[in-house]
Amino acid sequence: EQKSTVHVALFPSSGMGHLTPFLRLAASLVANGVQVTFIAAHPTVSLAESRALSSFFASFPQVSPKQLCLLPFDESSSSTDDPFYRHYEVICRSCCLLPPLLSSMSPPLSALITDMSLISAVLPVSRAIGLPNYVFFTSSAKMLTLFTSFHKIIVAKAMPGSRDHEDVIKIPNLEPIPVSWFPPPLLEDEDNFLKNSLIQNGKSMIDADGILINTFHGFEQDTLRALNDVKIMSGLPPAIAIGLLPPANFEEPHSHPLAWLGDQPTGSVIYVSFGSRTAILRDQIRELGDGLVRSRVRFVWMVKSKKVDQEDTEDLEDVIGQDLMTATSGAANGLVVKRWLNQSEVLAHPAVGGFLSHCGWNSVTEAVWHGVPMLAWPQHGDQMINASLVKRAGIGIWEESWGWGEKDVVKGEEIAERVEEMMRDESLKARAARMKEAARMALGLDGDSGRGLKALLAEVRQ
Ligand code: BUP
Repeated sequence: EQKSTVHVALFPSSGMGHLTPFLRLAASLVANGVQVTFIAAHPTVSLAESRALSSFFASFPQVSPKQLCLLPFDESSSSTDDPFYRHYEVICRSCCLLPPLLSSMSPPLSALITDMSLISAVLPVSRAIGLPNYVFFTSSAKMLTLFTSFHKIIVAKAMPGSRDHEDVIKIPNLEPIPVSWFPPPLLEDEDNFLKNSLIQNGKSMIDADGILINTFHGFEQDTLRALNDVKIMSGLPPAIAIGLLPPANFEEPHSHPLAWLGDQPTGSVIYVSFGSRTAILRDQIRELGDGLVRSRVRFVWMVKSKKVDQEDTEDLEDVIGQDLMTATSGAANGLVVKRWLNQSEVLAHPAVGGFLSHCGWNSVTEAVWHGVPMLAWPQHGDQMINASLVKRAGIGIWEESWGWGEKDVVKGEEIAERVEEMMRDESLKARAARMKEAARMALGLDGDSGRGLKALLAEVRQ
């Protein structure tokens, strides 16, 4: 017999890169008649997150907000300096506070959907109360293959006689992944925060009831097939593509650059951003500014010099320098902003014809959703894997020699060349336009992602 109301709780991890897709998932569940409870860690690490939560709850009064009040931060047990990872560590430790929160919900929960980076901390709790627990993987399906295999890769690497020097990592039955695409801390011999978290959560994935991914078959067909083929990835629960989750109208509207964009010719502007948690080094900021001005391509650049937004208090002029301030003042070719803007709204603007991006997965999905070609410049984490997908799909270019963000500074001349190359490439534009159509079709009733979500809801309802 079917339960009349499906009540699902969502539980994201720290940072806008995790919160944003969870909010979009919540909106999509509501649209499918699901009762949603949204569990948010309190306090958040960035202002952007607390603002996004407030505006989401104001737009969706039918979604029940629940706060997981975090345990105090404990310096002695922290193993990282990164503010997002520190916050994430505290969320993991605070998962012991979840049981009363979960069992007090009315009507009782049908399922919990947990962030992939919290699954090892949450599964023992959900199992203890017999609650089905799905994972929402907030990166690409390709990254999921690595995430779930990483603990085995590390064991194999430590075996006597292992081919430690090889320049690719082999995941059985899947295309090898170049070692250079792995963030360096992952392959270090010593333990570190990122590596341990990946090992623990990757191992826990097999005990989840299913894995939701914000992607679609038209973009990652081979990988999605491999993930669901028992001969290739044995033991994994179903990997269900439910994307691309559309950017929604609760997200802070009417960004300041829109007025400026309105005066620019169609497709003439490149939007530049490295995401919500990457601070670019001062020297690189100056070269990037130089490159953008040299390229003579119009630009909107969201500049960020501190990881966490509330610490980003320096004046724009101190960050980008007097020369660039002058170059971008008045009726200039470029606009530099140093505050949060609605990225999806900017990418949707007809004047925007390209995106210089770090390839955080949300940024990639938003560029695809709006049919905007990319110049990929990954900085850390999963971003090289994501950049490889952009390149393979022919919807962007990726200059692999630019390496990870902390490495050598890339010169303005080189940046200008790549920016020009991407902006004039008509074939990138045509493929990005086709991918946009495919993304929208995937969500329809007959689309793979539309069917994936319906099947998931039918399963949760039972
Ligand atoms: Br910055 C910025 N406005 O000004 P990613 C970001 N965003 O709307 P990240 C804005 O934040 P992880 C801004 O559209 C995207 O939805 C952007 O997520 C939005 O990268 C999100 O692209 C950023 O995944 O997170 O922030 O590096 O490391 O988790 O991928």
